[in-house]
Amino acid sequence: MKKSYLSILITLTALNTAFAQQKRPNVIVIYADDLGYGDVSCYGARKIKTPHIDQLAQGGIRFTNAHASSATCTPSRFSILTGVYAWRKKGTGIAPGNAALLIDTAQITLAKVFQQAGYTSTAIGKWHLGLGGKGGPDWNGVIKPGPLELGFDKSYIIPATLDRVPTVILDGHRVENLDPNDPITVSYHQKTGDWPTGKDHPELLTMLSSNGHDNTIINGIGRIGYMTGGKSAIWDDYTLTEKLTDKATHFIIENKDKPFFMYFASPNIHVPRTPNKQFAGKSGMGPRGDVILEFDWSVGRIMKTLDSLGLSKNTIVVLSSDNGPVVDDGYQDQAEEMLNGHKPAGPLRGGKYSAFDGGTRVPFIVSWPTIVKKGVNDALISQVDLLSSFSAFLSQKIPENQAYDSFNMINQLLGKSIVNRPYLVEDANGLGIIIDNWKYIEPNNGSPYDRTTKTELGNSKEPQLYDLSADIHENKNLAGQYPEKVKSLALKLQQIKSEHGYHL
Ligand code: NG6
Ligand code: CA
Repeated sequence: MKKSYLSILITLTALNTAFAQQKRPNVIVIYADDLGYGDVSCYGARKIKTPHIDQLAQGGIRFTNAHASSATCTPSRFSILTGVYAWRKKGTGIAPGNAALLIDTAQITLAKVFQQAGYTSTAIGKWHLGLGGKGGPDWNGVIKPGPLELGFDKSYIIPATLDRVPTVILDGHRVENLDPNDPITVSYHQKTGDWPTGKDHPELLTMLSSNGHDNTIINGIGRIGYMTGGKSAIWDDYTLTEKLTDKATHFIIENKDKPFFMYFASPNIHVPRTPNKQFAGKSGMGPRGDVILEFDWSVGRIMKTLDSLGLSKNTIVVLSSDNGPVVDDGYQDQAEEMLNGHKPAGPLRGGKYSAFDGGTRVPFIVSWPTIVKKGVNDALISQVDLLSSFSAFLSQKIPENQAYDSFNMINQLLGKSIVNRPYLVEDANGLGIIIDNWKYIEPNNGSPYDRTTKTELGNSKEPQLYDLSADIHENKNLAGQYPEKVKSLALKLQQIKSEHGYHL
């Protein structure tokens, strides 16, 4: 039978689409928790070796001036997924484990960009963006909205942090391995049920708290928040990374023939630091160093999986961290005693929680073997830019008036440009703005130093101005010397704030 012109056209179009689909690279975002600028050897760490991360950097681009959007987790994650600065939205600070979903499901997200472009997407690991509608999640029922309503086809997540209840894994809409006869109860206000707390029963703890973390004891570790029930669903802290990494490798294997997007949010290296026995004691730096090794191993497993399937050349891997490092974040785990001269923030001042660069400037590596030109890129970029950059890369449209803080930096990400972002906003207690080498931190009432985490927070009632090109450690406040500079940066920050609103 003679084929009609139309049917030939349809066949050709289908072939074309198949070709385009096949050509499209997979994208994996590996997002560490609290990994500092100086915590990996390719960023200068000498006391610890991270060979897999280094290998990624050697075959790709290592950014030296890339930033998380905030100096803590929830707001950084909000921004990387929505392309909007979290400080514009009320209630996007560090979320309790039973918070309602913080992202509006009508919103474009990084995952939706990939989904719309025909990718299969998954979120694996730490979520910490709330779950469920207004009343928060129903742990014993269908937990939604969550990642599946935000553009992820699959999800396998821990709801909040390692140190927050409930300490269970969610597979899609439900708690994995939950026994309906042993329902979960969670409260962040008062004790629920009769499970012992760290406060009342410190003798039951295998890891002592140095600050807080004295609510319900799970697996010998005091957590933030109270819970009971769900015994069969509770994760094992020491094998959790392995479990999540397995899930990630399975996802890659299952989707090897079609383009996929994986948001792999490792719970490492956040507290409580509970390395697998394979890594315990191996770094010589205590559990904090050991979980850096564990994170590196996890990266290696993902890379090896790609290699074994012949996918490495057609996969873009972006590796970064949600905020800067902290040494003592509330448990007595010898992190400080065993630092042995290691500098988690490298040359930067401050760390997690801080308005100094240690709070947000983080490792950021992009690898796409044979396509990106290997090397170091000093361009000023932000994680908030991933959404617009990948939208442009995949020719996807961003709806009007959404993801407005995200800039298209795809040329920088692929090593074709070293041009700085026009400006970059840093969010800690107050806001800071960087334009080229100048950084301004707006005056705020926060305390300059946090005694519990021993962090220089960078807060001051006076305006601060630093020349990052000459003073990367932000030692010398030049505000008095350059009042005009202060004025122009403060004005720009004010404009950015008022353009789409702010809520600090
Ligand atoms: C703090 C916790 C800290 C950590 C942080 C969130 C205490 C004393 N400190 O309130 O341990 O959980 O919140 O970290 O409870 S983040 O990386 O998820 O932002
Ligand atoms: Ca974090």
